[in-house]
Amino acid sequence: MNDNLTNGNQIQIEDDRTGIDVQTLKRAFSDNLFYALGKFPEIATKNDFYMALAYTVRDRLLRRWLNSQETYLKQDVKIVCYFSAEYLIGPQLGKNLINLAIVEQVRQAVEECGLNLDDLIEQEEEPGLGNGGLGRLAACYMDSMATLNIPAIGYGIRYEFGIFDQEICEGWQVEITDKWLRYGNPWEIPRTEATVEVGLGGYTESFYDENNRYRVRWLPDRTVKGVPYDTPILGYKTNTANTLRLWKAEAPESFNFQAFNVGDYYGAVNEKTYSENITKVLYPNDEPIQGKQLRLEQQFFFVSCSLQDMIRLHLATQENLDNFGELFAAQLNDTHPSIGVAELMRLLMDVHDYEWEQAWEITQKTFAYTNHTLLPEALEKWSLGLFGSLLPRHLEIIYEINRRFLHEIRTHYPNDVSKLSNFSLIDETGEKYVRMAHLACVGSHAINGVADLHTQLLKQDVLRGFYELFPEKFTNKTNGVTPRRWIVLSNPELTELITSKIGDNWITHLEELQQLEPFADDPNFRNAWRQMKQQVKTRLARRIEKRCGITVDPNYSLFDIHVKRIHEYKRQHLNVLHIITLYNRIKKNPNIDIVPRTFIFGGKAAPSYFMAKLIIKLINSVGEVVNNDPDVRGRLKVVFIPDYNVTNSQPVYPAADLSEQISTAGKEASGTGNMKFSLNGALTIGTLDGANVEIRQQVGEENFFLFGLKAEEVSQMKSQGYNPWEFYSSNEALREVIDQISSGLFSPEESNLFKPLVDSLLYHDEYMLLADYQSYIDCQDRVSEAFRDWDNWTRMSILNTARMGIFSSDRAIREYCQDIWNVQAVPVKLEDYVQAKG
Ligand code: OAK
Repeated sequence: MNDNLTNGNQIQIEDDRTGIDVQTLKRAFSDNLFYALGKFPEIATKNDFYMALAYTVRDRLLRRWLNSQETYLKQDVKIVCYFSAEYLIGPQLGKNLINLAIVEQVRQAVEECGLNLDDLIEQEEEPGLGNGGLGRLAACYMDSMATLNIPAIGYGIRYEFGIFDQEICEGWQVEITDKWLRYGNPWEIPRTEATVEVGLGGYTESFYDENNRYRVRWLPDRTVKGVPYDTPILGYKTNTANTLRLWKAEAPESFNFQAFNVGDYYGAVNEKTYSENITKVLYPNDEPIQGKQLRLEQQFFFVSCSLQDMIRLHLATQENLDNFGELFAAQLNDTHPSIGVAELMRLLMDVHDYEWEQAWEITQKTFAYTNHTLLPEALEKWSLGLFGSLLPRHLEIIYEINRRFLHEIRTHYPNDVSKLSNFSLIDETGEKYVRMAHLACVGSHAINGVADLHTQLLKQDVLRGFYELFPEKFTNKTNGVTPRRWIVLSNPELTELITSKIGDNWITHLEELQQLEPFADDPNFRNAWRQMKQQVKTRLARRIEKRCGITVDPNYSLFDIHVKRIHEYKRQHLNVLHIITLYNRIKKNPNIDIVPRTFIFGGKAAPSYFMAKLIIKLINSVGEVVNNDPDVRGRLKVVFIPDYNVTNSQPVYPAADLSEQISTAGKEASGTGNMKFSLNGALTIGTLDGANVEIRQQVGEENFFLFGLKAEEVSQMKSQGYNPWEFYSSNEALREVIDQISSGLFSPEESNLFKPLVDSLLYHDEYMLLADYQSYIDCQDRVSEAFRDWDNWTRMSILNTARMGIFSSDRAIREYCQDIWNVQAVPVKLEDYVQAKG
């Protein structure tokens, strides 16, 4: 025991597991190396040091974590349960140091041990338990809920293999299994005592109970155990530490032993493998998932585990489940967890004896649904055959929900039978399917989109009928990102510069960035800003050199960055058309005065998405030609950063001069990378899509490079019969670019390589690249001209940061709390551990 600290009226005793002075941290670090890792410094690997430091930091989270849980339990507070099949929480060490406010002490402590903190932070392998936007949003929201002292549990799946690691071989994406658990995960604690059982398959039967009431029971033909693994999510400089509870599937022991006893060893092992497969691997986005039984098993598994867990927690302090919806707000992160509607109904009726009406009231009160996509192919549906064989009781419940719902529809639209098939939870137009979005809509009290435009399009189009029926359920909740990770952790240089002018309150009150506005006209501040930008660009340039072996110029070249999942609607290939256009201008006139640009790409393509993989190959092939052409003289560089994930993205956002947000209008629900860039002072070139619309409103149209068709123009042009060939044949520069790609200029070894891409553009062009080409090129020319005026560019950059405060995830979470969850903040008191022990 050492320092005695006062906390309110309480005396706290700091010990080796809680103390935060340099000497205590050093001692704790050595202790953990010795006792938790079984190493002493002379034989420790870098990973051992990382683990020892992670345990040292985790110790310092624990009191807050336990105090938070105890506070929630004792006070009957309403808890947000975020249901998400994906969480992309990123590396934890750096973030936890910031939130505990112990970065400098820890830096010194490890330095005194002859180590470098940044090296240790880099050692961490992130849990890639998500694909992209939706999973990262869940992580930002967990951070904000903890920071705002909102009681919350994040429920999800502990995939053994997360999103694949990406390597680039000869320009192609190669997928490598993500073995994130191979060296252990110091941040999680398994809670085997809270294990639950989940049934699958089998059949149902009806019976009369002792009160002669008609009942149904489900007799599954197999069961799987769900074991929770908990990770603390600490808020920024607060005592609240919420829980991310991820479920791992295990085989039930009883079954194993039975088979083992009768000598069927391999049968037992098979069964075990089968059960454990449920949480083996994350499904990549953009793959057709219909018919993938394992995916439906995953969804049901984690939702059932989570609802059972909530019921257990509830009944620990409450007599019955009557007020379940008053004490829990369950948010469905897209439709992946929407089977929860039927599962909660089943648990309430079949297990806890509720009648339909009351169960339905509780269910609707509990759930709310967020939609994250407008792409029709991403709307989930499950064939009745598959659904019924895996979840026979849930199918019955869904039929009954549908029967009652369609009855309402008939009353509401007495003379319109077509409404019945439009609204039905069952798609009967061909093979029969359960429509998960419809289930989510009827089973929830609130439905929201994730940007103004997106919500508008949901109301007009994808969920139009539901909007007409219950307009009061619909709200918009524009996404946000956490400034702790996306500014403080990723961009220490910017953090320092902002704080030197306006103090550090902006970290939790991001709207205060507004106070930077007057400095946009201060030449000294502009200089400092420009220097800061140069510094972070240099940092990225070094990484690129190391990672890709490509030298780029951080001083004079405009960093033009396009990072996100690779998808045709996100139009990375439109960017490529621009690169080739510039290349052609140089080839025609090698002495042309051109603004030097470094085009930086990053992102993964779904393994079976052929066109997306071909786009990656195209980027690298064009890079190969452009980067090595002596006429170019280094004025254009093309870089593809491999294995884009949270860790690798952190140095990227700060270094951008220009952020590419160029999706076809009406396709991107919101985007969140767009926010990270602009917050870090990048200017955006973008379409009026997703949250771009609101970003432009905020930063001012003169500080945003707008191009392209609007969403309604896209639909109009399509309905009038869009013909891409007309654009191709009437635009000489465009024709040249397309002809070069198809003639094999960038694929000399295989001239037809990019034919599928070219054909798709010329004869189909679903995402309207050719229609937007000229507008994009003109806009890029305006970007280049603007970049020549460094002083004004810097001014625009400062104004972008200053006006982006509204895109904090704290703002978004406050809106969810007020408008959807009806949840209040609950401050947590830091109790002394010795006292807490009693
Ligand atoms: C993934 C699978 C199914 C449905 C949606 C997604 C998804 O990742 N959507 C993305 O969600 C982000 C967070 O709301 C948005 O910013 C992206 O625009 C959207 O594509």
